Amino acid sequence: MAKTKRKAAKKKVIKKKATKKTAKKKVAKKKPVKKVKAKAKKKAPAKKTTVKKPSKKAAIPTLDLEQYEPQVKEEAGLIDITQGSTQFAWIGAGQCGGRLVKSFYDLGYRKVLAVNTSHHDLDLLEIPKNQKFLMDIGEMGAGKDMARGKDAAQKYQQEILHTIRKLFASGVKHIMVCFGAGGGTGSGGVLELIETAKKYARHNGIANPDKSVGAIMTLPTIGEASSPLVAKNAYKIANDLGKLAEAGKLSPLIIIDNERINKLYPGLTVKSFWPTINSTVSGLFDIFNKLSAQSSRYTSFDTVDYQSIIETGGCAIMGITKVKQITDTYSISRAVKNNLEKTLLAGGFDLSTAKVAGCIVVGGKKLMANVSGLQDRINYAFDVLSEITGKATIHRGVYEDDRDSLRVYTIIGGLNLPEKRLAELKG
Ligand SMILES: Nc1nc2c(ncn2[C@@H]2O[C@H](COP(=O)(O)OP(=O)(O)OP(=O)(O)O)[C@@H](O)[C@H]2O)c(=O)[nH]1
Ligand SMILES: [Mg+2]
Repeated sequence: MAKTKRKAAKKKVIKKKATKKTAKKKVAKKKPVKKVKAKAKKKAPAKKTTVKKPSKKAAIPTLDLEQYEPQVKEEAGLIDITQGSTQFAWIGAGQCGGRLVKSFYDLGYRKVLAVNTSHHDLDLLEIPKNQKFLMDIGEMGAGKDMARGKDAAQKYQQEILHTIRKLFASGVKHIMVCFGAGGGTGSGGVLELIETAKKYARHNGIANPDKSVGAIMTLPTIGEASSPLVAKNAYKIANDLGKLAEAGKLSPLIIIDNERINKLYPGLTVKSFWPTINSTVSGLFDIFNKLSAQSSRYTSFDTVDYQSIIETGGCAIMGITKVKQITDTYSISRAVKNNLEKTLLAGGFDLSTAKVAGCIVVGGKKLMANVSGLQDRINYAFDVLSEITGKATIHRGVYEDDRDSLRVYTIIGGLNLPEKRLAELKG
């Protein structure tokens, strides 16, 4: 009896916590069921005493402690519906940033917040309303003026911090700030937002926020960068963030090269252009988080391996290639090279500056059991990556699944800025 009573009380606390205002409304709406009214009234005082912890001291030792638990759960804020090794939270600034975090949201990463100076952009974004934050500066956007973006993020810094504390709550291990270099809101506001994310991290007990806050930045296409203001903005913020990352104060910096994608996916429709790019970016990112959550009967690329890469500072790149001719001696090592050259991420990195890397080979069960010499080829591919990356520590992974193909995944961290690519922006 006492148990069921407690359970009922717990449920009520959860409901009440979820949305205080709506909970009140719901209680009010339930009133028409008159027969239950008397009972509900009886229970109500008990609920009040447990939530507010008032004077009823005698009830505290058991009841309050038990009911404290569900409240903690509730304070975990938004709950992801995806299971990776690392709990991420996402802040998207400007239109690009907002759309990038939406693509993570669509994958099940629910701890996202989009901030913008334009409510039009926010209105178009299909994520819950309470996960959009308007930095109202009285204009529709920052009009590619980085100073406006910076002022906006400074002005609303406290409110944004408050919002992410409430939304993200606890349990977050890594925060990524996403934006497009070239515009005003994202490029101007990103440094401030990184600081805000670090404050949140510190408050949340993350020991070293410098290692736990990273950024995803897109570079403008050549067409866009033919506008001197866009090119100047992009060059400036890419350098600022690059320096921060190289100094280990931002980890990792992931650079998406929209120009490369433009070339990799020719003929996309206007409608599918950004969504295709964004879902490819989020999908690629997600794979490493998921892989590192799984164990392998061969060689596991585990959580610690993954986190050592994303926490090492500098820039990070990722790539996937499906190996076409498995019987070819060099096919897997070629796939590794391909990952480094033909990714949608920016090129021009000096791979010898890498600090830590991961290389994971995933093959179908049948291939793993039947293809002779496959182990040698896999080992050779690991060696090739080791050579290319100089002194980088390589974390290996060999997994099997139910598909009938072989894929190679690489992630490399601690890289210096791709100076050559950035120089192109300078013109
Ligand atoms: N990958 C990707 N890049 C985008 C997307 N949208 C915009 N970009 C890039 O981001 C750059 C900056 O554009 P916005 O995000 O619109 O700029 P903003 O931060 O909103 O700044 P203002 O509009 O000036 O206030 C553009 O030049 C594009 O190269 C997107 O959905 N995905
Ligand atoms: Mg905009």
